[in-house]
Amino acid sequence: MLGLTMPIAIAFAPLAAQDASPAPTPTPVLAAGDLRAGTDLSGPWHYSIDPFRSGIAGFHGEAPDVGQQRWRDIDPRAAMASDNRVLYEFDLGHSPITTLPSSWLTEAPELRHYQGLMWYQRTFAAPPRRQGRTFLRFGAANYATIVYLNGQQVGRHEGGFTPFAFDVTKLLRDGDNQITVGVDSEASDTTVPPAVTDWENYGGITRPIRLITTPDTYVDDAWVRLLGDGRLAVDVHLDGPQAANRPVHLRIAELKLDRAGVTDANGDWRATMTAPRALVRWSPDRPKLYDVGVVAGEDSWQDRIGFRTIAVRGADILLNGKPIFLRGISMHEEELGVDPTRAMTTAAARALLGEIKDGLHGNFVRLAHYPHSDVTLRLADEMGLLVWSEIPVYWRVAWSNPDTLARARTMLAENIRRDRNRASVAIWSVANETPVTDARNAFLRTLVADVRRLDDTRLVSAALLVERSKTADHPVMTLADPLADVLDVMAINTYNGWYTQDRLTDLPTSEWRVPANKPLIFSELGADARAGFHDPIKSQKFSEDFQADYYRYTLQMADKVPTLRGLSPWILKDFRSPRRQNPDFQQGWNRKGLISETGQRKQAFDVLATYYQRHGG
Ligand code: GCB
Repeated sequence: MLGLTMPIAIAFAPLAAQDASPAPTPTPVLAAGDLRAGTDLSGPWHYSIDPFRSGIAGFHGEAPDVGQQRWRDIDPRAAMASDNRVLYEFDLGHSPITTLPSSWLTEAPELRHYQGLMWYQRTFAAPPRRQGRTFLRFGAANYATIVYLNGQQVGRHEGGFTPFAFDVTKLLRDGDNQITVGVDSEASDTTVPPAVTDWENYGGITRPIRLITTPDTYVDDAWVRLLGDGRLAVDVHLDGPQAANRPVHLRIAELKLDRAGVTDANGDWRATMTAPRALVRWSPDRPKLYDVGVVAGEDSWQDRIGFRTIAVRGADILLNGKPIFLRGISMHEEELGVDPTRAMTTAAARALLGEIKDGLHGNFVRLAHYPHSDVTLRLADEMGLLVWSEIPVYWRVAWSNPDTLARARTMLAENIRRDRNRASVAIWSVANETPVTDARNAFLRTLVADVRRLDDTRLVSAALLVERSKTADHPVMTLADPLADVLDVMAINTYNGWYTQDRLTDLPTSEWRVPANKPLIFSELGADARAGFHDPIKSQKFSEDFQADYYRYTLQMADKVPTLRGLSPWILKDFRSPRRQNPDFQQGWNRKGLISETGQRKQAFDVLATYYQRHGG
């Protein structure tokens, strides 16, 4: 793991209580960095594997030999030709070429199952007439990344799904520049997520890499939102030599709003104001977005923002003060096609979200199990889909390891700071299917507290496990998880009838014992079906008929849960998962999609679409 993660050789004492230290702040944040003008470094890059991580350390653990230092600003071929004492055991400039962003898994057959360190390199011309500061921003790289520019280390980052940026102003040179990036995809017991999951670990640089130029003092973070009491609030953070005591303006031209302020000694400005009467609230029915600007000296920060409130009252979820039922579905970040590579273009995201919005009559999507591309979030804003956003605290996490907690907190903070201007995001989720222990409770309570400190305008949830009573003559599921106390929305994944022996016809008799004072979402329910496999008589598992029946009976069961306020069944599209190896039906794919990997709708798609139409869609 690039030497970025620590092996758990020693046993840590369980964290007894929640960690009350402040949530980490990524530096720089470069909020809405995807919209800033810049130079796109996507496109052709050389790549070369390094399974023994020789570019990171020598075989006794010492600094790597010169002959292994992939980032060196040299031409190995020319250097060796001119001096027979020189030895390089790499030559990235003459290595094969791939197109980024993309996972390496699909680049060559021998890389299909490669998990480890990959080096990438390219050269680029420095942006002309550079002034101010230049940042190198990665949309995401999975999982641990080390970056060099012109032979100098720029920085490191851990976490496969959130953006990160480095100030490279001083390292850039006029003319040609060489960038070298090492990305290590290997997961361990202490990474987030850990090694065992149910999805493909797409190693590589999976989102755009851009050079972004700003003035010396610039708007690093800005958060503009509607408060529960109907006022607008703005938080701005400037970074740079003139960040303190600096005049700033918040502008929403369409609403004729221009509010002036001055930053404090830390470069922060916070204000609240009456919302203009003309403000149209964002909703799935009318996903109105505004061009919002923050101007500070020479810098002009821009975003497209919708304004709405989201709250709970008893068991109801209120959007703009009105109860709403979340008609949703879950999805992974994986584009349609026979060989997806997790390169989420706007067209690829639109094809998936369009199936939810128009095909299923949905108003909600669970972006599982990690932060998805900013492309998807922006499209959810534009198309009118509420979003459940989560971090990959999934299954078997090293709850007692402080480094693992630090990783999860950083990811959560990076995710929230990236997306808290997205009207679509309604729920931040901190975990998926994690068994209750003291150490786990302390870990997750820390994350819940972080969410509340970073964004008090949205709901907090987690997909929880339930206990099943063995004695009753009908299925009885009890939610006894103490974490429910600190969540706004409780969420449960249910697979009765698929992973259990229950007859589908018995599902509607199920009893759900859940706290009555909070909304409940079935954050998953599902059954595999191979598209095109029909078995109308016996309705065996993996047939479209079984999956459709499973949905019919599970939805009947859902109708009987009085506090149920939403569904995000598992899952929109069949997705790659190495744990799914039934040769007749799965072939390395989790087949719980309502559409196949190429977009073919299965019978159950219509069952859910019809159900959602009846529920107002
Ligand atoms: C779950 C997990 C999800 C799996 C799914 C399944 O409960 O949250 O990641 O893919 O079940 O298909 O078993």
